[in-house]
Amino acid sequence: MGYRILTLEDIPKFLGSLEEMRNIFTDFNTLEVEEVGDGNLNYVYLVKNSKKPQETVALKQAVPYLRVVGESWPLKRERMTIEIMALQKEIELCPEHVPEVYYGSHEMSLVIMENLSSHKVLRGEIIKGKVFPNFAEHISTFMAEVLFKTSDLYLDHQTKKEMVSKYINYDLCKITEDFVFTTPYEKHETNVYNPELTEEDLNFIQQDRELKIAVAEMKYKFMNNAESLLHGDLHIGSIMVNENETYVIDPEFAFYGPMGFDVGAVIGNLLMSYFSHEQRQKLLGREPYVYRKWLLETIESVWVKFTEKFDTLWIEEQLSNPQLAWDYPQGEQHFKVLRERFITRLFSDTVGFAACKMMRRILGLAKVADIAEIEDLQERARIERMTLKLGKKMVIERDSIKSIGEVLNLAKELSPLV
Ligand code: SR1
Ligand code: MG
Repeated sequence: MGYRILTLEDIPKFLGSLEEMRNIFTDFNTLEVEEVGDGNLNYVYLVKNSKKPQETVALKQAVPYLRVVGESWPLKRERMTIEIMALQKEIELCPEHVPEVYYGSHEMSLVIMENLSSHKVLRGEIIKGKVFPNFAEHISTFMAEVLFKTSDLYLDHQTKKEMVSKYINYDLCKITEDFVFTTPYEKHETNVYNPELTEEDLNFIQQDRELKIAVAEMKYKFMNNAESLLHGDLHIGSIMVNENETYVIDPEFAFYGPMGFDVGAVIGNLLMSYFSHEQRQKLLGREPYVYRKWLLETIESVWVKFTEKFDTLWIEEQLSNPQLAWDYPQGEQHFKVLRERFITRLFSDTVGFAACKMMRRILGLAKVADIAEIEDLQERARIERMTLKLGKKMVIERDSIKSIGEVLNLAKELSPLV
C-alpha cells in the first residue's frame, strides 16, 4: 500500500481493510469520523461506531508539509516513524501514562491508537481553570521513567548508542532549533508579535548581549547532549488528563537530547499559565489567588517528585547492578555526591530550557493559547512582558538559581500571588 493522504470519507474503508481493527470495530458501515487536530503539524481524526460508541479509535496521519503553514513548507512525513517508535518505547517504560497503540504504518505515516475520550488536553483545561491534583505525580513518573531508563545510567553502552542513532530526527529537531532557539531572538520574518509590544520590548530580548549568548549556549546543548530519549515537545498541549489519569501524547519531536529540555517544557509552560491566570481568573469571575497557588505548587511538585523518582531509580539500578567504581568504604557517600551534582546540573538545564520555551512563545511563530488568546491586547502585552522578563533572568542566571523555590519567587516578584 503506497502513501496517500486520507480524507474523512476514506477512513472507514481504510480501517475496514486492517486486520487489527477487527478486534475493535464490529461494523465498519456505521463509523463516524470527525477531524479534531488543531496541532501545527498533522491531521488527527476520531472514529466512532455510531451504534456502539465504546468502539472508537484516534487516527493521526502526517502529511508531507507543515500543516500550520501549508504545502509551501515541505516537511518529511517520516516524522511519523519516529512518533510510532517513541510511543512504543514510552509504552514499554511507562504504560500507565501513554495511550495504547493499535496499529502503526510507516508507509502510510499514520498511527491508530486509543481514543482518550474521557480525557481532555491539559492546556485547554488549565485555561478553564481546572485543577488536576494528580498531575505532578503522574508527569514526574513519566519523565523519571523514560529519561532515566533511556540514558547511559541504565542502558548498556551499545544499546544506548543504537537508540541514539535510531531516533535521529533531523527535520523536527531543525524546527526546534529554529523556532525555540533562533528566530524568536532575531528580527525574523516568521515571528509574530502582539502589536502592543514595543520595539523596546523586542530589543530587550533580541539585542541583549548576555541573553543572546545564553540562548546560543542552550541551543548548542540541545544539539549536542544526547542524554536520553526525549519527548521533545512536552508542553501542556501534549498531555491529556482527567481527574484520575494523565496521558502523554504526540512524541513526533522525540530524539536523543538533554533531559532538562523535557522537564523545562513542563515547567516553562506552567509558569506561562501562572502569568496568564492573573488575567484569566478575573475573566472567570474568580479571585486569582487559589488557582495560581495551585499552579505554583504543581510546578514545585513536578520538580521535587521528578528528582526523587529519578534518584530512586538510580539507587535501585546501582543495587541491582552494582558498579565496581563505588565498591570501597566511602563509595556509597561518593555515589551520593555524584547524584546530587547530576541533579544540580540538570536543574540548571531545566531552568535554561524552560526560559527558552517561554520566550519563544511570546516572540516566535508558535504561541500558547493561555496568553495569545487574551483579547485585551494591552493586558496580553503586560503578561507577555512578565514572561519575557522571567525567561531572560532564568536563562542568564540558570547556574546561580539554586532551587525551584527561587524560580517561583522570581515569578511572584513579577506577578505577586495575591
Ligand atoms: C512551526 S511548528 C511550531 C511548534 O509546534 C510544535 O508543537 C512545536 O512546539 C513546534 O516548535
Ligand atoms: Mg504536538
